[in-house]
Formats: sequence, C-alpha cells, structure tokens
Amino acid sequence: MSLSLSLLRSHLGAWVLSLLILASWFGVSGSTQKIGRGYRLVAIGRSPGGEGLAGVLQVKQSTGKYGPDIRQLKFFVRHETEDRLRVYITDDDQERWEVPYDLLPESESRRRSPHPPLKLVFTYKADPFGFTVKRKSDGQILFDTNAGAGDPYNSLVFKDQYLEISTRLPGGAAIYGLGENTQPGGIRLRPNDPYTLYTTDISAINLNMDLYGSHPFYMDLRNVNGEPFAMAGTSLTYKAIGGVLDFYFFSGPTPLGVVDQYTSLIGRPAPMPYWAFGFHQCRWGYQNISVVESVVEAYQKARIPLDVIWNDDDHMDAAKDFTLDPVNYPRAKLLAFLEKIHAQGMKYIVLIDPGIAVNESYGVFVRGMAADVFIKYGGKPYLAQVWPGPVYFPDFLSPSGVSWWVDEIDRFHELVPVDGLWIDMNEVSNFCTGQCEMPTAAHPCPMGRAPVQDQRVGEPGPAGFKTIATSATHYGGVLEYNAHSLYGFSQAVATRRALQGLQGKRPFILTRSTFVGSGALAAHWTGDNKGTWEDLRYSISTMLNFGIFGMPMVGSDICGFYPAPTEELCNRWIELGAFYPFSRDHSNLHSPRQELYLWDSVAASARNALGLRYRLLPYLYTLSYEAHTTGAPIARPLFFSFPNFTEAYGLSTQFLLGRGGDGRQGAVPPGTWYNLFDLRKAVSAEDGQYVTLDAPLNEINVHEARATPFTLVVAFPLGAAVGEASGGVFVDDDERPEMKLEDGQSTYATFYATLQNGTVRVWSDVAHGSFALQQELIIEKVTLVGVSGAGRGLSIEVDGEALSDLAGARFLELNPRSLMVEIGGLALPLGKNFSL
Ligand code: MIG
Repeated sequence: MSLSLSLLRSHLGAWVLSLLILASWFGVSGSTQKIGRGYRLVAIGRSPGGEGLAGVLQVKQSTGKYGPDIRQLKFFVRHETEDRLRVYITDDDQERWEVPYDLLPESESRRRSPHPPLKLVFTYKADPFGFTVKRKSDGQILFDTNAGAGDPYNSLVFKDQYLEISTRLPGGAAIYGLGENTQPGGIRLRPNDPYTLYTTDISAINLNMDLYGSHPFYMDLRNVNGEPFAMAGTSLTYKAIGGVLDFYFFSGPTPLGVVDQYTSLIGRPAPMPYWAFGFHQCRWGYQNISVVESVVEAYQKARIPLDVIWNDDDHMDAAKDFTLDPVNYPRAKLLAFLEKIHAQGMKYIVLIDPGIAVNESYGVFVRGMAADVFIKYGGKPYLAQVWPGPVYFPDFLSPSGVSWWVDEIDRFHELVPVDGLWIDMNEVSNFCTGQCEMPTAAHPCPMGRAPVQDQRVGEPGPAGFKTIATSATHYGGVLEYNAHSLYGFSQAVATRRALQGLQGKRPFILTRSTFVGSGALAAHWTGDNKGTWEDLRYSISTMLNFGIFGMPMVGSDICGFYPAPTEELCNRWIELGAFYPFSRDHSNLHSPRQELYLWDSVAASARNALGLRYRLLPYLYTLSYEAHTTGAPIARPLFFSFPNFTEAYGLSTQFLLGRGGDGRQGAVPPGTWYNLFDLRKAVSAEDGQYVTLDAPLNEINVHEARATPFTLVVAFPLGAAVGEASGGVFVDDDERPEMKLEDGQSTYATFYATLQNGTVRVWSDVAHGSFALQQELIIEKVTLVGVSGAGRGLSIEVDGEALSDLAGARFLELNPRSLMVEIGGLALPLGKNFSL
C-alpha cells in the first residue's frame, strides 16, 4: 500500500504559471485562435552571469490584429532553486513595465543559488520557437508551448498590448487555481471556461467572472491512472494585455510541495493572532454604539462564543476614513465599550475604504494633499466617487503615500484603539467610469460619463469600468493600465507596515482585493455573496482556491451578505462556517439582522458547531503555524491528502482541516473517519466510497479557548491490529509579531502513537518546552479510539518517571473489536515529554 502510494505521488505533476499584473485571460480549450505567426530562435547561449540560458527571438511574420508584433524578443531561463525554474521573455529593445518585485516580502529562496540535482529540465525548439519544462524524476512534461503536429504556428504572440502563449495539457487534465472567481462547477477548472483576472468590484454572486483578486497561478494534478503522456489536443491559453512573460515552474511533485515552493517565492502566509480564529460578528448598519453593545451582550446571553465585534462604515463621520460619527459613535462611549470588551479578551475591528473625501476641512485629506499622495490624471489628483462623494485615491506605490498612510493609521489608533483593520473597495472600486465630475447643484452625485457594458469575460474589453481610468498615473509615471490589479495588494503592504508599528503586536488585516503575495499580509473574505444554498456551496471552492493561492485565512459571509437567509439556511451555514479558517457573520445594510442568536435553532447549531471549533482552536492555530512555515493550506481539498483517490479530484463540497476531515454526505477517503462531535460514531472505507451521514443538531458545551486544558485524541483505524498516528500542537504568546519556534516564546509538541500486539504506546516529543511549562499548559485527558479490547492495563511516564496517581480510565465499546478509552483527570505538562 505505502509503496504504491509513493509511486502515485511521484507522478503528481504540479506547477505554477507566471506572476503577471495585467488583465489576463485564461482559457482551457481544444483549439486556439491564431493571432500571431510565432517566433524563431536566432541566438542562444549561457547568460552573462553564467547561471542559465539567454537567447534572442525574431518574429516570423508580423500580423495586424491587436497591433504590430514586437520584432525581436530576448529571454532567459534560470534554475532559481532546485525545484523552481524561471522563464522570462520580453522586448529586446525597450524596457517594459513589470511587477515591482520589491513589494513582495524578501523570500527565503529568492537569493539562494540552486544545488544539484535540479528537478526540472528546460528544452526548446528553434523554429518556430517553443519550449518544454519537464520533471526529471518521472519524465512528466509539465509545460509545452510547441504546436501540435500539422499546426504550422505555435502560440507565442508578443505585441505591445497583447501577449499570448499556450501550453498543451494531457487528456483529462485536473487543474486548479486561476482566481478570483466564483466557480459553480467547483474547484477543478473546466474546459472552455474563461478565467479573467483583473481586480474588479463586482459581487461574488457573478459566476465565472473576474472578481476582486488576481492570482495567475495554477496547479496541475496528474495520476498514473490517467493518460499522462497522451496530449489529447487540449490546451491552456494565456492572454495578457501588456507587461512581460515571466513564468515560474515548481516541480512539486505533491500538492503540499507545490504550495511550499510557491509560498517560499511569494511570501509565506501571514501569522495570525490566536483570537482571529475565534468567531467574528459584523454588519453593515449597526447604526450606533448602543446597538453594537447589545449585540455583544446578546451573544453572551445566548452562550454563543464571540471573540471579535466589527463595525462596517457606520462609525464614520459622513463615510470619511479615520473619523467617528460624533452623534452615533461618540468617542467617550466607544472607548468605554472597548475598555469593557478588551478586559474580556474580545477584539474590535473597523472598516476603511481607500477613497479619501475631497474636503478642505478634513485633516486626512489636507495632510494627503500636502504630502502629494494621490493618484494623478493630467497632472492633477484623479477624481472619483465613492461613499463620501468625491474622493481621491491614495497611491500606495508611492513612498510618501505609504508614510502618510502609516501616519494616519497611527493617529487613528490614538483616537480608537482598534485591534485590526478591514480594507474594502480596494480593486479599486469607483462609482463612476472615467474622470468623474465634481458634484454641482444640478447633479449632486454624478455617476460618470461613460456608461459601458462590462464585457470582460473571455475577451479584452473596457478595463477602466467603474475603477480608476487606465490612463491615470501612479508614482514614477506608472500607468494605472499596468498597475491596476496591484491596488489592494499595495494597500495591504502599507496597512501592515502601519499596524506592525503599533504596540509590537501581530497585525490582523482583512482585505477584499488580493494579488500574488497578499496572503503574507492579510486575511480575505469572499466578498458579497447571497443567502442561498448555491452560495453556501460556492464558498467552499473559493475558500479552497485561496488556500492554494497562499492565502489560507479565508471565509465567506456566514448566512449570506444579502438579502435574507432562511432559518434553515442559516443553521446549515453556521455549521459549515464554523469550520472556515476565518469565521464571520456579516450582512448588508438593507437586509434584516442575522446574528446567530436571533433564531433559537440557529443559536443551538452555533453553540454546537462553534463549540467544536473552539475545542479545535489549538489545532487550527497549529495549522496556521504550518501554513506560515510551509504554505500548507488550513482548509484543503481532499486530493491534498489522498492524491490517488481520483474520485475526489473535483470534489468541492467537502474539505479537510489539515489532514483531518469534515463532511456530510460524500466521499469517504480510505481509512477510518471519526465524527468529532461524537468519537463513537465513525465511518470506515477500504478504498474510498460515498456514504450518507446523519446530520442531527447535537448539543455541545462551549469551551473558552486556552482557558481549559488540552485533550489529546489518538485515533486508530477501527478494528485494526496495527496502526500508527501522529500529530502536533504549536503554542506561543499569540500576539507577538513573529510566529516561530524560539526558547521561552513558543513550544511545539509532536505526538506519536503506535498500536501493536494489543499494546498502545503514546508519547510526545517536545521542542522548546519552557514556554508551555511557564504557561502551565496541561493535557488533562487522553482519548484513544479504535483500540482493541484485550488487556486493560495502563501506565504513564513523564520524563521517565512513573505517574503513581493515575486517574481511572473509562473503557467504552465501539464495536465488538474496538474500544474507546478515555483517561481523564490527568495533568500532563504540555512542555514535557511523556509516554503512555
Ligand atoms: O459598496 O462597506 O463587500 O462587505 O459591507 C459596498 C459596505 C461596500 C462592500 C463589502 C461589504 C461591505 C460594504 N462594502
């Protein structure tokens, strides 16, 4: 079994496509429209630094469509690490705009020179020029731009405003990624669907449309049972409206390997404070501070856990960032409220929008003008329209823009000690198109001059629709046309810098617009969804995609943003949403209230599901440590753990938290799956199968995270004679900026268990135990499930010394051959090795 598994694993192909900034269209299709006639290689050799290849290409024949072809191109190919290959192609003559890499966090591997053995091989054909990237270990061709037999041209097209390249895919390719997109068909990309990437404020209820974020990254999963070498005429075509071609290929071979390699380039997922894994309540339309107070009280009264309470823009004075409404959110009252909830360990977050009101009596605006921080149009600040009316947009690519923003957040924090910030509307969203007009008496709120249809799906269309005009300019003369999709990302960079400076705490930022690398800065929610069963389902695909994009702290508005969920839907949504990495109930101004305590049945489901979430918090937090150190998603598609279970390749209604499971009716991957609500309920499958599980509403006690001791659950396959299990827990002072293993600051305990000859052995191996000892963290209970029912002796040692005072153990029968053993009343220090 383990042999065949590793064989299958070695056949998993996976790679990533390019970091590219501009609008891009991807399509998986059987045929490609020919725009250009390809290039021929005219020179190639070792690159000047000697670390790779460099070459020159000439266009074979220029065509007129979308402008003339660029005559001569240069390219380089470089092994950047053992498992990463970069292929870069640009104009030989003229500098072209490209991603400002200094915005990405200094990555661990960026400057590391590769050591053999290199895992990827680059080969090329001279005329027409085409290349392949092959994985050495198994000969899989991961990328192939050469034309198929009988096709006179290959796909490389390079014009000023149109770039295109295709790769052939194996028949039945399973590829994932390319977002942000609401994918009704689930996580697996579908032939002939366009995947347009251009950050846009259209709500997530729009299917197969380009949404708030841009992630030109995909993962390719192959299984030997497929036809890995048969190119069945399917291709993936990549089209861009500018920039350069800059591809990074990652060798995998496992999905976890790919996200590890990808996030080592783009930045590891940001460390999240422990409290961020608690439950969050938000709403647009908490009209005054008393309403907010009453929500917190009602949660407490209903015994539903709540760690974070949010304000949308309601606290603001006339929708102006960094201000307080003097009537509805008077500062003294707000501060008193914050003091009270902070004393209970709760947190408070508010929204900010990028648009700064054009208003001479507004300090934020006045200081911004003085520091010259706004995006320009014809030499003057670019005028747009958002909630406050006329606004200018700060340029976060400008150094003075960043320092002004940092200073404004500093000032705001003096005014209101918020615990995190929510950056919305940063695609960036504009209520008008083109250059807006100043309001006049006749037109108090002009809505733009150039109404255009949004026709971006699948083909180049108007790119300035309800955002900044593409001809506006950023710092250094950079065109909005080029930098468009970076807006929310650059705002998150600046916002993180600001929060990092505050009180030396780990920042929490929630951002709507994202780009490659945003996961190293912020969390994400999936935007404006609808309270429907479909949207409940779609939320799983988007969440799983963001895990693959290196942004694992993600969730959807629980119970839907609008219009009004039914009671049944809200029940089911909290039962799902309690297991989103980021778990928040949020609703629209125009919808009725939907806090979880408003329906008795929803409150019961919330106590139940969130109760389990809170018991799992140490596990979720440990997963976030894994994410931060290896890029591993917190919520994962099943194929991450079961790559040979091909049934699960498209599965988008179930997911795993780490290696563990969550599901209702669905596929059971091979093995025993214990119900976490009641460990006595388990399902087993030899080869993987579909089953129907009961989904009643259980009652479960709500536990405060960390206030209660740990329970260690060790699960073996039901009825097995031999078994192995392992797991771990990471604990630290969860608000310090760094999240790493360090003496006195954090502890990692790994747990191992074996079952053999009727004997179960469980032991821990503790790294940097002093922190856990200092904090007096205790394992109070060890639960063994799936053990055989023979002898019933028990002995426990801590650091080699026998524990004499053993609490009684409970032996519960699971089935004639299996027991559950609960050993309670323990006080095993988490910071010390024990063996049982
Ligand atoms: O134009 O701040 O997606 O979560 O409640 C709407 C109000 C602006 C959009 C966000 C939504 C938020 C809302 N915002």
